[in-house]
Amino acid sequence: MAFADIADRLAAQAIELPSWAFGNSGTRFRVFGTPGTPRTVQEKIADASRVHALTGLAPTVALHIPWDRVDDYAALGRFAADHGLALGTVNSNTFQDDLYKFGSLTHTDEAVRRKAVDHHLECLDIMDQTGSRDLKIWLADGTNYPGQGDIRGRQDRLAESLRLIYDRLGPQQRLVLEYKFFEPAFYHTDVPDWGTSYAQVSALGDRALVCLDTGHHAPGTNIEFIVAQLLRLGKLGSFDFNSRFYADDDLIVGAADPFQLFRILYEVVRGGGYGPDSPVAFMLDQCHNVEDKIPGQIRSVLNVQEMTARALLVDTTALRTAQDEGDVLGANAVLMDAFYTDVRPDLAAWRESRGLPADPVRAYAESGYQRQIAEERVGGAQSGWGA
Ligand code: AOS
Ligand code: ZN
Ligand code: ZN
Repeated sequence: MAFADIADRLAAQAIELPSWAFGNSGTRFRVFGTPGTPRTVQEKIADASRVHALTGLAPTVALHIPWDRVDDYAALGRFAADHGLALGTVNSNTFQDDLYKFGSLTHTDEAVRRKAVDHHLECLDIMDQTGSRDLKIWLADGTNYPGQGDIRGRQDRLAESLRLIYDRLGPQQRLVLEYKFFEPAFYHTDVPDWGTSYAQVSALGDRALVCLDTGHHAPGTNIEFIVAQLLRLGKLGSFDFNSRFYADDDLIVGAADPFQLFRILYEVVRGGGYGPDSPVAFMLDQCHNVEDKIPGQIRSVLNVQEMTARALLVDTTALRTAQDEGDVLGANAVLMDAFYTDVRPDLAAWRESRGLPADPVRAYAESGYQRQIAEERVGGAQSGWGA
């Protein structure tokens, strides 16, 4: 398989950027400010538009409510369109309110659950105005100590709350439920793994799907297996791409373990999760604590593109033959040949042929945009994570 054989398939790639990647963030120890950080959602969108203009890979931006709350979402959509972008997934937030200290959609108090459900209904109202397809739900719900909560009861209440949200979805809208095995709860979380997310969304209906955040697994987890299984079940709705060394690090995708990213993308392609007709949304879920944010996002989408190209380069006929013949080393070699193919020169030429810069990171550095925003913007906003 040569690069020319896969070039057309690369044209369809779209990776959604998270608005919060452009805000300041950090750890519980320190939030570092970066000169030029956006002060408004409009400035985040303007920054995201630089990523898309230089890579052609990122036509949509995900919003987070309330971090990106505005009075007029239709106007925000027009603002995005003027910048060559569309508004994408809406992310809810039930994790920064004292009310939710002991849970949101799972809370024992009906009034608290109602408030959490209503927040999600507000997100759906916003989606009606922005034309967004996906409501992404990640919950901080869980407990810190054995016995603190009734695990089973919480699961039942979660199902009831999700039903109320799901029933309000418009015909073109979807609900994606993200799982995470720990943090901020440390003993148990209410949606800890793909199986729980799968069980909950399966009970809801066809437009409820699983969101897989690559940073939300225990070390050593075979994530590509989960990808294969969810695709097989028709329940993989979206990815939150990032990379991790230790916990939910939210570092640049492909930075920690490019080979894992390749293996994941190979299973995505293998399972029909890539291409214009695929229901699988590619998104980034990252923060840039110490590096500049716009080039950090550019590097991220390029990393996904590079590994997608390598995954598409796998000689599937040779692989299948080797697998069927029990040729262990031969099969492994076919996969590794694709992984070790340096696609960067071909991608640079492919970009130029499409009117894009061969080296988007360099083009950004030479554009002067970073200097301009550093001068113009004073008092950049936190992403919300460091708040
Ligand atoms: C939290 O750990 C999750 O990764 C969330 O997906 C995400 O960062 C959040 O939804 C942003 O609002
Ligand atoms: Zn995530
Ligand atoms: Zn996360």
